[in-house]
Order: sequence, then C-alpha cells, then structure tokens
Amino acid sequence: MTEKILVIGASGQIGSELTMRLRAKYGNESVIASDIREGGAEMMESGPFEFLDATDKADILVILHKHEITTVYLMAAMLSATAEKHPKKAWDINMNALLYVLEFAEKGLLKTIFWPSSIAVFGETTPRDDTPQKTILEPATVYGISKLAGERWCNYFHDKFGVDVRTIRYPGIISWKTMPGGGTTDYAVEIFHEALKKGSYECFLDEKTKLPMMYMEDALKATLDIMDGEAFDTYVAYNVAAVSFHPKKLAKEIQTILPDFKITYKPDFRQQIADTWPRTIDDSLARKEWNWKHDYDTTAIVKDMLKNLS
Ligand code: AKB
Repeated sequence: MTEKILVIGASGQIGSELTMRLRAKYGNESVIASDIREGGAEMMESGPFEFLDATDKADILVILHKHEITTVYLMAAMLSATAEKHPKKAWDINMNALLYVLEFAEKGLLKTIFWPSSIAVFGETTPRDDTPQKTILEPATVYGISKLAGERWCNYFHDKFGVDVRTIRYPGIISWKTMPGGGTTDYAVEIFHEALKKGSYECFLDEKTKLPMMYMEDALKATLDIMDGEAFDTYVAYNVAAVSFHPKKLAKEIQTILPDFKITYKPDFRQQIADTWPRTIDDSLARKEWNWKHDYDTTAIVKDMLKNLS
C-alpha cells in the first residue's frame, strides 16, 4: 500500500517544516496538510491542504476516508505557557485528538501514528541533570499532565490493540521559518528576532535557567528516523537530546556575531514552569536503539539562525 500521510497541526512551528520534509520524501500529493488556520505559502501551494479542527472526531474521520490516509502525524497541541491560562481547552486539544486517532488505528483505519511528547512530562521530583529515560514523572503543568497521560494512552493502545504509535519527547525547538507559540522555551527563538530587529531582548526567564533545546533540522531528523522502519515491540516515549544552555550562554553566543547585542531579564510566570523541567537529558536509549544523533551544537544553531533571519 502506498503511504498516504495526514499532518494534523501542519501550520505550527514543527508541523509546517515537517510537512515540507515529508512532501520531499513521499511526494507532494501523498502528504495532506491540515490545520484550523492556513499555513505559509510554501506549504499551502506545494500540496493538498484541509481545514481541520483536531478536536472534531467526525471531521478527522471524513479526511481519513477522503484521502485514504495510512499514517497520521498529530502535531496539534496547546503548549505549556498557554495551557496554564486555558487548562480545560488545553486538555481538550492535547488529549481528545490523540484518543480519536488511537481509536481509528485500533479499528484498522490507520497503520502508524506519530505523536510527540515533551520534556514537560518531567517535574520537580525528577532528577534535573542527565534526566533518565525511566524516572519519576510528576509534571506540575497542564501541558505536562496531558503529555504524560498521552504517553500512557499510547502505551495502552500499543500493548492492548497492537497500535503502531511512535513518540519522542521534544525539548525546546529552535527554528527560523515559523514562530513557536505559547511555549516556555520560546525565548530561544524570540531572542534571535529581537537581536536582529532591535539589538536587545528582554528575557522572560532568569539568566541561569538551563533547559534542553534542539535545532529544527535535528528535530525533523529525529521525527523521520523514528518513523522509518518496522514497528517497535515495546512502546517507548524516547528522550532525545541535543544541546542545553541558559539564556546568558545563548546571549553570549549571539554576541560573538552581534557584539552590541544586549539582554535583560524579567522572569514571569514561565519561570516557575521552567524550574520544574530538566537541565540536561539522557537520551542514550534512542541513540542505541534507533541510532539517534544530533548534528547542531549551540554555536552552529546560533550561526544558522542569524544567517537565515538576516
Ligand atoms: C514548551 O515550551 O511548552 C514546548 C515544549 C518543551 O514542549 N516547547
């Protein structure tokens, strides 16, 4: 059977670039982008697009049938900072869409699902350095709770019904094509835009708040790699790591290219969220089991971001 892919949440930060990468790999007509809002011109013009509300079960089903979809990448989500403001809506978006596609896969309507989790599954009681694959999971945020519940549902459908669902726990993702929205790690994207536009940035996290981050190129590689090949015997929501830095370190890297760049700090409610997340991640299982390897270190990320945004 030829692969027919539906990306739900295709206009978002990761969804938009993932859609283009999948179209390059499987052909434009084989990858259907969908979202509640239009995406950028490149995505809208290069292949099929459907308006789709990820919480509308009936509509998802219509699109699965219409395009004879075999694989879903479920990228629609409300991220950590916004979810704290709209807990019920966040639960609805982050949970229901996942349960719908798992159920469709159980009924044999789908072959494979990619569903991303996040470092937000970890909490205050988790070891914050070299956070292990298997550890205490007591998230303090609505977003983290929904991601942890999602992981357990994926595991349940995998073990009980043989659903092929694959998951990685994304760290903060840094990219230049599409802005992120509503995340705690978003400062690491905003800072580049402001550095070039204004020469300064007021950071909403404290200077020493170290968090795991990854360049979009590496996030796309991890996503495509875990989806390549046969289904796994065991469901694992894999830790994947690339770099870890705090705002002061990122600012210093930017200053090597833009020496006049200035950063100030005004922590807000997102500081409390960041304080419960890991500083560094142990991703040795992903490296061993499916050869995960990142390419971009902090210096390379900064160079590439400033080059592309200039
Ligand atoms: C967020 O900050 O909410 C996200 C994430 C780490 O999942 N970028």
